[in-house]
Amino acid sequence: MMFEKCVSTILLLQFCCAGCGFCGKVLVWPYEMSHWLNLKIILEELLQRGHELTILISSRSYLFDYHNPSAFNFEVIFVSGTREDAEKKVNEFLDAAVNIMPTLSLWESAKLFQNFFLEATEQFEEVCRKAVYNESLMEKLRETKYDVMVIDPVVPCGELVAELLGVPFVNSIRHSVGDIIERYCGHLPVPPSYVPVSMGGLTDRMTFMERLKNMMFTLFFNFVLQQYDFQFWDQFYSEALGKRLCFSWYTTIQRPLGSQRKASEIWLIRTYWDFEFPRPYLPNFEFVGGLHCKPAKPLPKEMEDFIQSSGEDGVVVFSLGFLVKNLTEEKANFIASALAQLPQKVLWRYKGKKPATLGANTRIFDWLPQNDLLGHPKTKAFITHGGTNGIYEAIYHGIPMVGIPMFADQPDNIAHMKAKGAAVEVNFNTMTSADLLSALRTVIYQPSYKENAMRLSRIHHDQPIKPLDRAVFWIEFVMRHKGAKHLRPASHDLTWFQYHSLDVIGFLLACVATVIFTVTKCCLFSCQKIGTGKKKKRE
Ligand SMILES: *[C@@H]1O[C@H](CO)[C@@H](O)[C@H](O)[C@H]1NC(C)=O
Ligand SMILES: CC(=O)N[C@H]1CO[C@H](CO)[C@@H](O)[C@@H]1O
Repeated sequence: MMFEKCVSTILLLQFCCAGCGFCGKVLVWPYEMSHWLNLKIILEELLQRGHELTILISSRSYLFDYHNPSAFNFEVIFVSGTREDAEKKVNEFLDAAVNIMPTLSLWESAKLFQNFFLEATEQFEEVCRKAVYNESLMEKLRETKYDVMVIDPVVPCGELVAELLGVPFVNSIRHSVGDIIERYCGHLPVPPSYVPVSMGGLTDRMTFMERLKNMMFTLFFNFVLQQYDFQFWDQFYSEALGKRLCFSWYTTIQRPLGSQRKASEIWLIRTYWDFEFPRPYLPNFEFVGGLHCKPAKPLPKEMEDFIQSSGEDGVVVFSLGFLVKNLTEEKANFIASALAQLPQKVLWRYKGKKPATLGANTRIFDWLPQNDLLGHPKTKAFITHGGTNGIYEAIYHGIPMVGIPMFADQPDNIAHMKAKGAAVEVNFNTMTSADLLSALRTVIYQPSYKENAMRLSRIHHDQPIKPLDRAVFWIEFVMRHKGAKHLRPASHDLTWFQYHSLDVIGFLLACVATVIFTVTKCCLFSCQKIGTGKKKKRE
């Protein structure tokens, strides 16, 4: 039996390799948390199609259990510090995200977010140094002759490794702070008049004041509030490569005329037009949001019975994702008391102490099969912190949302869903029981919310090619063709002043100035001539 299984698996693999024409080698530079959950889906699909995958991770990484056997190969970069340290750091961050950031203004909260990244520079640097300066590791990777690298650019260094190995790469990203990486390394156009800059919490229809705000945010993200220490990384990249590589505005300014720059071949963006506002983009940007979504599977019996007991009223699903642990007791209590007043049954993913005000209609779980619950016909609403993965599951199944955003892309995500009429936002910091209750009643009992969520769901499902297939297609395309050079805009070979046509505008202004000057001079001269001519005649 076992033997037969093995043989059929091998046959299947061969069939697939024949089917896709080609079995490639893929090197992955991932990031943790929700990023990994999304990337993993693509990698598992690649694995199924017979490609060989190697994942580069640091020994401090706490999400990957590289000791256990897995279909992925792990190449571990050994660094100081333990997984527990890393986990502690992330918990501190999550604590700040839940208990501090919501009390701050958008600006201050972004600043705090930035500080965490800047503080992490040292750790990112150690991982990078131990990877690129370990000759035996680099030689091993070089000898394997990878066909493509898949990179999550939220942590620097992936593109440096790709450049050193001479391997084309594909970026997978939701967005960077202020779209810096997409704008400067991908040349994604972001016109501030109608494209809200990431982490500004704005929509595509802006009043004058909002457009002003959008412009200010863009400038701040360019020059003040940056996710990385760009100068540091530019220096690091230059030392490792002997030349500059795209990393930032800073590199953009410093780049000598005519020098080539390596850039991502394809950008896989974790959103789609059900979620995004219509905006300009480039042909090497693929919007593959929701690629992790699947039809719902049957639920565990106990959970199903609980849901069925809700009768006509249905159920509400409540999860703050990775932030489940860190609510204060007071907050948990008034959330519970709001939930207790609903006629619906509530499934709440929560790990803290059981709140005293917990109603009979609410059950607490350590973990929820979120996608299966959102796909259940009795589910009426989803209370979410607004992570992209969760939002996409709700879009996929057409469930209206109550958003309690905290940090990173969450306020933006909820702003998008609000603008599309599929969500109500509740401010985590100032909310009362009554606010949460009224938001829930609105999305459950005002039919427009359900209708809009269903409309987004129909847009999501009505695509010529499924997002996961598109993501895999483009990665395989880059493998087959050693890149996607035909999609690369020539803007990558321009300097910033050529890109903005400042040289041409300057030239035209100079021409106009010369003409105006000449005409004025001529006029003055001829006026004088006529004047003196008349004078002469009179005499
Ligand atoms: C360099 O990489 C090799 C192979 O991955 C590993 O065995 C070795 O420990 C690394 N050396 C250092 C100094 O990290
Ligand atoms: C309620 C709770 O779990 N609080 C924790 C939040 O995070 C900080 C930092 O990791 C912990 O010290 C708290 O115990």
